[in-house]
Amino acid sequence: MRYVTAGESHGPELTAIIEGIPAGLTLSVKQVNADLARRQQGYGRGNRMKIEQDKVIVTSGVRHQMTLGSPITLQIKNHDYIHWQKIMAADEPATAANRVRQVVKPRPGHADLVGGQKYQHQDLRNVLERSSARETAARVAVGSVCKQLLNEIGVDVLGFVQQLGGIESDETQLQALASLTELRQLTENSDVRTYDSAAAQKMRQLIQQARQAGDTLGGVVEVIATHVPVGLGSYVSATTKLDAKLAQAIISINAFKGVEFGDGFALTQHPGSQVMDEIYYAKQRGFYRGSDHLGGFEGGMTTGAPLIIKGAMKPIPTLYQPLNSVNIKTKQKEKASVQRADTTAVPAAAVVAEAMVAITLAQAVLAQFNSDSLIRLKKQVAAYRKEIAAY
Ligand code: EPS
Repeated sequence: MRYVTAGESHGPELTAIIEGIPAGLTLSVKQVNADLARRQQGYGRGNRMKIEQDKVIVTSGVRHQMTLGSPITLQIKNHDYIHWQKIMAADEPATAANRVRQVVKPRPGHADLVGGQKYQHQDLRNVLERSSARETAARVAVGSVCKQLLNEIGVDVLGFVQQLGGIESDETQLQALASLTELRQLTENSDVRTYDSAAAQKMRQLIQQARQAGDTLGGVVEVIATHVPVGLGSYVSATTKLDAKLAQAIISINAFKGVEFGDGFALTQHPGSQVMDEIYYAKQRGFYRGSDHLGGFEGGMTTGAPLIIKGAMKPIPTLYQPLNSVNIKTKQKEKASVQRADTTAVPAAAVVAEAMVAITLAQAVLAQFNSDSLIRLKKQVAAYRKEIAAY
């Protein structure tokens, strides 16, 4: 399965084309729209989210709510486009009038300057329109389709916020929860998408302070995936390791600078005797681990334990109190350009990370099992699970 997205932040729409989803999957557009709405929420979002109400239009690959096995096209309109029609016009030459929103003062930390140098753009709007995190709406739509596929084989994926601006949610509260369903109930009802209500309150206060100061905040998101079959990915080659693919998927999200599996970097601070997940056996269950310090991976393969993946998002580089920069035309020192932006998008990024994990897992499942028809895929996965349990 592969996919591509297209679309500029203030262009007419975002488009995603997915190739390789099996035939016979009942696809709920309502569910895709619900996921798009989840990404739009979050304390600390800016005014753009008041304009957009992301809804998907499916223009290929689905008939009578069922996938056909042919490429699926998803479109999401940009409602803000109405204000940008002249500036973003595809079929009109550049004029003094439609160049009015050109950007010449690159923002430190954004793709502006290098993008301009690389593509020889003299108006950095040509860079920021695509490097904008608006594109992640299309990925969430693709991820929602993938989650619906994964649900058919019992795999559940959930993204949430673990830390925001240095305020950590208390992990012992997370460990005390019995299921992903319980966790989902808490995080879906939190406007900072976290399970610890005391930390959430502090996060909101911090976001308010940052907003007043014209500053921005980053954080850490976490994604958990449960009931993942044993043995997705492989140790045999650098390119077949599934944790490596997930790392790529997480780092591909705008502003992400780090990724961890399980206890991640903290594993390095303990001796080996304390961090490996010991192996047990029960007749009903087959082999299983007593803990999950390694986040569900050994040798680049899934162990059957929940996948635990964390991603670190830097603060958004668009600042209302801009940093030093240089005008690309005059070469004079100036403050970076000020664009409308969010104070933080960490809660939204948790939904994007969830989508990226779902996409990568769906790709692994479809590479390993039949991908023509859902019925055949489910049969193969069930037989494989049985065989693994009997090992
Ligand atoms: C973004 C800047 C803002 C955000 C945008 C990402 O957009 P605008 O420049 O139109 O105010 O709102 O995020 C989205 C539009 C979205 O859907 O998440 C940026 O520069 O990355």
